[in-house]
Amino acid sequence: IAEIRLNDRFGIEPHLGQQLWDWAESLAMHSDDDDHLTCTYATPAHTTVAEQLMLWMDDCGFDEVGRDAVGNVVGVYHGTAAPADAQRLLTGSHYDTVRRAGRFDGRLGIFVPMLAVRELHRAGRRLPFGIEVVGFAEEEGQRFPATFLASSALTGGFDPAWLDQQDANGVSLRDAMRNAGLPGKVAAITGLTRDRSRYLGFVEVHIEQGPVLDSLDLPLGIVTSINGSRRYTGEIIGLASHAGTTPMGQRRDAAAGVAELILFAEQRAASTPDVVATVGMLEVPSGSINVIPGRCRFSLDLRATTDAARDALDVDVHHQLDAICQRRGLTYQLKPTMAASAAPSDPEWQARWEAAVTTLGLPVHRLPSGAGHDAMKIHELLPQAMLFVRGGNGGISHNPLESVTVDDAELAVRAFEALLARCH
Ligand code: HGY
Ligand code: MN
Ligand code: MN
Ligand code: MN
Repeated sequence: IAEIRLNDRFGIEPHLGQQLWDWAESLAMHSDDDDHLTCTYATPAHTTVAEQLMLWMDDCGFDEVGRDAVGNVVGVYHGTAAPADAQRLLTGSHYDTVRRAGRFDGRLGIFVPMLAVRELHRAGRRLPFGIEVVGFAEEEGQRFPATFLASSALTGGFDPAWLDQQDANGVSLRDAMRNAGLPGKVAAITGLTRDRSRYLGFVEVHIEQGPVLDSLDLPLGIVTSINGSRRYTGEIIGLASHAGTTPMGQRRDAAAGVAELILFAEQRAASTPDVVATVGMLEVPSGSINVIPGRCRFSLDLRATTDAARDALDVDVHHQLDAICQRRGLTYQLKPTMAASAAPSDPEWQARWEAAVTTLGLPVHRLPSGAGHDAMKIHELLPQAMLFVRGGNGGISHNPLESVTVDDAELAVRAFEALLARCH
């Protein structure tokens, strides 16, 4: 399928895919510095990203466009019924990114429904239900530890204590929000909780961020479940001492302790199916070349397709950490920063995606999501299911090499349009 260009196979020019590609490219050009991309509240440049999304939503013909108290960009396209009592399909994805990111993680899932609305608007069509597209803020948890921070506001799960979380420079979330022109007040945030009776469900389109679809030569895949995860920030404490004079058997080397933990986590996860473990951040604060590390900070990201497997991994990693510190005369602190349960797709919405993909003449391939998504947070409020889009370069993601073809982007929009036709 990858070889057959869309217009050979379907006789269609991928103009929607091209528009999506151009938007993604244009937003990426905004990224004059890493930080403003990763955090919704960082700099006016990032507000530009939110404002740019709002401008494009206006151009697409949304009836309501705005930025809410946690920085979500929300566009609503009304249906035929009076807005007051109409039901809505909720959809969208996040617009913040990790550092050194690609340009499709999150954003693709905002652009796809925006283009479907643009096509409806241009055709002067209204569906029996409204379409609410959300560009979620703060999904990645790069600047502040809380992840799914902004999608949590829709489910009523926003923890007011998060407002006091500080970034690496000691700026609180509350102040960062206010610097970005947001109220930074709990009342304004708790008011964002959605009434589940007003919604048909939630769907999210996202790049796969993995190698499966690329290896199968498939443009689209249906997500069966989103892995559950637990995240920690930790620090092992030993004793800083002279690198030249301290005998090897008398050291309390904090970095060596973390190194042992990393290799244990890697081996434990590699030997268990559908389980992954990652230490993505590692630092010897004020380290020196000739000083044995007295402290070593690290992060932990543990994931599995079921909560039971996730928690079994968690227990084993804790046990190993205790054993390492016992043996090496070290102590540790481990702070949980996030726990998300595995989120199985709603069967009805999964079936709608399967019917939509079949309509395009494509095979249905089902796969779990190793990555977390806003859908796993909205899962607490509404039935949800996701559609994955093939990533090029072996599906690499959280890396500037992240890529999607114009043709696959076009197919994603057309699958979304086919899904809309099955919602009523
Ligand atoms: O970490 C994740 O799985 C997602 O990119 N937030
Ligand atoms: Mn991501
Ligand atoms: Mn993402
Ligand atoms: Mn996500």
